Amino acid sequence: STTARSSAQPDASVRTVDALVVGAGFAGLYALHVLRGQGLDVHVVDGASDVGGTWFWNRYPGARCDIESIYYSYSFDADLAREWQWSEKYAGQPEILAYLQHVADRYDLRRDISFDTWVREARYDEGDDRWRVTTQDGAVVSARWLVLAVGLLSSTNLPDIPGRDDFAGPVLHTGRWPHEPVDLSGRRVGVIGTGSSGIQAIPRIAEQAEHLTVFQRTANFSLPALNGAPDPDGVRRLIEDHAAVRDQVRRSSYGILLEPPTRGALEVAEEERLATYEERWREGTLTGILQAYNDLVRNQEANDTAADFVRSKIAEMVDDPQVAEDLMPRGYAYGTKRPCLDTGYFQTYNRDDVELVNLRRTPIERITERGVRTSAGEHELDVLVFATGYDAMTGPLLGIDPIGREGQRLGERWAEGPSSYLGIAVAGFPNMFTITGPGSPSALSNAVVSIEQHVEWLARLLAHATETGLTVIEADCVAEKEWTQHVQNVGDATLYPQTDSWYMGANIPGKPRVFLPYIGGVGHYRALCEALADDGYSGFATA
Ligand code: N01
Repeated sequence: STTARSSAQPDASVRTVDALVVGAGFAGLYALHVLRGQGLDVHVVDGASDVGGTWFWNRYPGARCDIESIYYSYSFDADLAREWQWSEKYAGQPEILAYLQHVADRYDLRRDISFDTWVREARYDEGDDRWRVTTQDGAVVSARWLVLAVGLLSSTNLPDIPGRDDFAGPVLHTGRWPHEPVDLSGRRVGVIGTGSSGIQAIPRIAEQAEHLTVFQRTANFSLPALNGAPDPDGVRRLIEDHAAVRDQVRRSSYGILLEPPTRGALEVAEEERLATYEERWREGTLTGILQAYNDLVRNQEANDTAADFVRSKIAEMVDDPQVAEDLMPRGYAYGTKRPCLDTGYFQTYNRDDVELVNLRRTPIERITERGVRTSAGEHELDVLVFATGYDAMTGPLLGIDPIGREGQRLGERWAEGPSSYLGIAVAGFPNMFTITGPGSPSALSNAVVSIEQHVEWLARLLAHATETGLTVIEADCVAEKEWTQHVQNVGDATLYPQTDSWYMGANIPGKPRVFLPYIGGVGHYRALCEALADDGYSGFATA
């Protein structure tokens, strides 16, 4: 038993630390910096060969953030924010990766990170209240605290399409893009998937490839990014008034600067509404239209006004009426699948060398040695790209599948869907913390803002544990149940649960249908977490 093992002689080959952090992306790097800063012995492991997380893996052409870089970056150090200059409003992947590498060097983080190190097993030892983590190379780390900073969208989804392994040419997934540049010139390329990744990659691939075929199952809403230089006013304010701007961001609904809408879409005349949408369309932001009115994610009729507007824009941008029609999203509310920002996406379909295949009309039958066969015939390809997304939020955690009290696996515990306390702790899995886990604002926010909030809140909790000599911190079952219900209730007041999206786990066959993120708002959630901390961490059982 675990108890027997722990009462044996300490094993010299086992490395003992206070905290083991899994993941060296935005979350893991910051967790290391903060926890080490308060005197804990911290070690980080990551399966990648360098820091960066999402921004290490996503090297596909066109990969960039779609939240303004000046806000999609750390806020904890005003000097860092002043000194690092983003070259674009929405920085590309190489620049974001360079930023995270700079952060790793600037705060001397690398010396406590083991790269190329995947976790094989994480098991809670009830004998000594520590996590025993075995990595792929067989090394064992014993940690009081296990911090899972594994990301939301890091477990790739390669759909099980018949014949998938028969294709003779290179098969690429956007989330595992090769490090060496992929030369697509003179190649016939197929892309399956039109989510954020596909929508970013398709225009860039079209520029390089001899011919591009896009296989679209569900059309997506996308707004023009209008990328360019960072907003000079925003940059100036961040330099001159750093603390105040960051505070505003932290107290906001989504972790971005936004004037919250005060009126509903149906409260204003159509002419005014259209003028507002038109103005917002020219803003080049993810939330411009969705946050024009306060009822767009709650009221279908209101939502239709925004969806109709975006569809009318697609009709204007795409020359062929049938292609335009196929590209118009229908059957789900705008915003309830994550909206996209693009650079020339819809216009790409006006090229002679780009073909759209509407899989609703002609579904894929199988992948063959030579290409993709739909019900209408075979499309011959040299390269096949899967832009098919991720097993979101729970996938990365269940990839580790920690073993908690009484040998229970997280996968068993979450068989009906994830439950958690505040999206950061799970009953039965003491001393384990999920940074931006399911049940926290995470995916419905600027992830960097949510990461900093979770890490700082956890740091305060662990400082409290050090001061008071706690060795066990565990979510209380009742508190967890109430929180999980609250997350669903708040979600149910919106249109999100009606849509088949990764927010609902609907993109993965057999995954329980649960609204994964918490939509109560970043600022509200932060205040609630702070109040619980002030109150001596109610909802946690400690020993
Ligand atoms: O993945 P997705 P993604 N046959 O799940 C299709 C973030 N992100 O990698 O909608 C055919 O959104 C699927 O079709 P359907 C962002 O949060 C951000 O694009 O399921 N098609 C869909 O079209 C984003 O939301 C940025 O019918 C299949 C596509 O593949 C999240 O990551 C950039 C299929 C998957 O879309 C995930 O985005 C990139 C099948 N069997 C990503 N299976 C930024 O801009 C799936 N599809 C910051």
